[in-house]
Amino acid sequence: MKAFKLPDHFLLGSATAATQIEGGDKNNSWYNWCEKGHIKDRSTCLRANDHWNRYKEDIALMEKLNHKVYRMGLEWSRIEPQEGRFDDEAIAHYRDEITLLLEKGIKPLVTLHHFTNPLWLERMGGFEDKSVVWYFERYVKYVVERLGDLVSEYITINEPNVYATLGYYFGVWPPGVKSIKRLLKVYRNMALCHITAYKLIHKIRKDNDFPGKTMVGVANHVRIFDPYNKYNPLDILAAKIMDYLFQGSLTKSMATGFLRPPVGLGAPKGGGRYFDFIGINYYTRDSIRFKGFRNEVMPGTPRNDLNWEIYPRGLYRICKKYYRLFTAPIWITENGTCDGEDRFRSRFIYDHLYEISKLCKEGIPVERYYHWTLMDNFEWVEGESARFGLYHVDYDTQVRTLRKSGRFYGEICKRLEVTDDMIDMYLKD
Ligand code: IFM
Repeated sequence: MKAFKLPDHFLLGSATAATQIEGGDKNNSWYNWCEKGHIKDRSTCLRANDHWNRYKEDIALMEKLNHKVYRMGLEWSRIEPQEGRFDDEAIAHYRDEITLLLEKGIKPLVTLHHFTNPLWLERMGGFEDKSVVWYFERYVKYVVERLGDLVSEYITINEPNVYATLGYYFGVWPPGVKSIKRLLKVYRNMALCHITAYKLIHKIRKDNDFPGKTMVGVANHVRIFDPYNKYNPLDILAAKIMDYLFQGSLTKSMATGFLRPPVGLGAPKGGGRYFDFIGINYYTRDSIRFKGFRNEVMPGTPRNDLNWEIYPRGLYRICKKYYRLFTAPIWITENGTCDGEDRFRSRFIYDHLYEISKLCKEGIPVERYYHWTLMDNFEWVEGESARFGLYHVDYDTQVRTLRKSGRFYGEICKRLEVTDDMIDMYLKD
């Protein structure tokens, strides 16, 4: 392990999502999913981290780790609890939270949609029905008119491919559908929602002369798909097809407005450049076999608690590839690992940031890193048992305790480097 530095202008912080931390909301699609007994450890997002009431305490946790940036989500079902009825108190709450972040010198990046829908929208068909484009536009308008003076940076949709495939192809997330036809409708509508929101956010911020540079993008969940056997042409082909279907076609459709099959055809909302940064959520690599079109984990590779391969070089490869495709600043909008015992998180952070330092040296403009995640939280169907946090959370008492890896990360946020002393202190047994 070698010491390394990140560029002076590099910004580090962490990322969270509203439903995973706030607690207390019974009006969203995931609450229902929990109630139906789909969560492995029977926990529910109704509890989560009680962040809705404890946001001041949690912002202090970020401050302690020297965060310069923070990616946070808004809960649509709180802001628009019934169709067309907006809750001014909910948006005022988010304004208070954002104001406090700014006072502490932490710049917010706001996610408008992160996997959950208000129940009224879900009942109307959610992202499967094309009316969602109109509903999403109205919600985004309400939010940006009220927060746009404080917030200049937005993620329209988090990981649209994950939302769509788990909910509409594998059927393990709400609404529990297994249909390619319905999956493709969701892909298309998500692309149209993003493009509509992209234009609208720019327009509202410009018309109102709101301060700061408007930056809008998608948090793309990008995986490495490698052939299981790199000498087998069929495995190579299968890996390429998987890559295109899971991420390639959708990402390009959303970024350019030109829908690629199977997402769609043509440019129903007009062609353009619908991103100001390339948002990348990176976690792992899949090894693909043509036989059965299966994704597997390469034998003998390091894994996290969820059996995801730990493959830091993948981040380097993805950034190179996406920069070549889109040529824009890169923000790592999520990267982190599930490690309940905190055995390998520090090394994970080191290895991934090391890859970023190499990219920066090569002139690839990776500008930000948002660690997933600040504190253990409700990890969707894995529930409370999967722990990704820089802080450990005791859910019964809601006590947050800094992990050693969190301390390490906090030092990196402050110093923008990993020194030999830090390697000795945090990375050696
Ligand atoms: O917890 C999720 C997050 O909501 C989206 N990206 C992946 C994370 C870890 O699974």
